Amino acid sequence: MKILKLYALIMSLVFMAPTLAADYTINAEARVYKPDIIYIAPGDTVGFTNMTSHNSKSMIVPDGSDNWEGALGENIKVTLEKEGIYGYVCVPHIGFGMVGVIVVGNTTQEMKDATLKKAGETLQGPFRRLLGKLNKVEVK
Ligand SMILES: [Cu+2]
Repeated sequence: MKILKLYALIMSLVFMAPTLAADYTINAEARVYKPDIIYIAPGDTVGFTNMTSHNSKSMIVPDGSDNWEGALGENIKVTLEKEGIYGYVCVPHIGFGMVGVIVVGNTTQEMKDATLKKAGETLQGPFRRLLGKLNKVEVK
């Protein structure tokens, strides 16, 4: 009995142990973000580097999540807690299609479809370039 209790205690500690949040980097190159689509876990942090002539501005975030907007040249970091699909753009280079997507957690086809629908309804003009990138998100 005591051994069973000890086993239960150990297993509960194993499952309660917080998973370590990871850090990811997206590098701004000439007119593209690399990588342009990344898959992370809730609570992970994404840092934008080499942003000298670029910025990162979210255009599509899951309902209830905050948008972000880095100043021109700002190497911002964002920590994304909510599962879903986040689409962002580089405002100075949107005409070149400089856009990216961050997928947080497990994404279903339903979530992807809903995101594409929302993007189709809200993105205007050159910002619609983000639609193509959102369409490339892989659903697991
Ligand atoms: Cu740019």
